[in-house]
Amino acid sequence: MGTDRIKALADFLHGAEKKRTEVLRPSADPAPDLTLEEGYLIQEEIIRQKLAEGHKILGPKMGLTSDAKMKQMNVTDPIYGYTFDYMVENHGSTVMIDRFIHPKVEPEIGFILKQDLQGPGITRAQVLANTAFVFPAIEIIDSRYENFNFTLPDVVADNTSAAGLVMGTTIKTPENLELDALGAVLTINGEVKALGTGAAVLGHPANAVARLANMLALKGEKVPAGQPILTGGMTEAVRIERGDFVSVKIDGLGEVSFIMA
Ligand code: OOG
Ligand code: MG
Repeated sequence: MGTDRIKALADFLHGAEKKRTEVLRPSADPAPDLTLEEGYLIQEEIIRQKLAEGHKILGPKMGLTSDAKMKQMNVTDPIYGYTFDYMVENHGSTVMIDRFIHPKVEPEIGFILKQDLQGPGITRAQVLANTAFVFPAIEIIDSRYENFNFTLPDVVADNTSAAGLVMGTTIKTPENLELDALGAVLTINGEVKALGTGAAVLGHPANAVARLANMLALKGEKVPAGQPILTGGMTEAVRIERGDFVSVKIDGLGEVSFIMA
């Protein structure tokens, strides 16, 4: 696929995000042979466009790191994308649903690194030794594709459905936490919708950060210090509607919540 087609698909997907309209995945039409590599090239072009519009990258995110997510979306490999400044919502805030097409929420554990992490060969222990803080988060995902129906290259091209992010206000250093043993509960209007553990995320959420460093190393890039990193949904994602009160509680990390209005 030439750069013209990469650019055209990036324009198409970025346009769908801005217009809040769902579109057919490129692998259905017009790019049935779309490869993972091309998916990342389209994602990179969308990121360039957002930066050119004045938006700032908040941090990298890993996606499809748990069995629950892989099964739900019918894909098999972790992927990465980027969250942006305009996606951030505060804990306890009211989020307008008009910003989204068909939002879903998922509980995640976030990391902030002390120093840049350069792969390849990064291990969980190296990540933990280099972690400044961990925090609880709710990611609001909003695939631009009809019914969240996509292949791995499609979802990579769509910047891994990134759309919103609510970060908890309790930050902890990882030393005294067994991040794999922590349980997470996602409730909507007080009703439990999904349960997960830290171990659901590639065995341990720090493995997701290591994986990110090792994937970025293939492009000669590193995971930057100081940026919030999302490690991927600990449970399947759950659809939300206007008026929902969404809460995630993670053992040892506290609660993060918002109202969708
Ligand atoms: C892709 C987004 C994946 C996660 O945490 O697994 C993701 C999707 O499910 O639409 O953010
Ligand atoms: Mg996610």
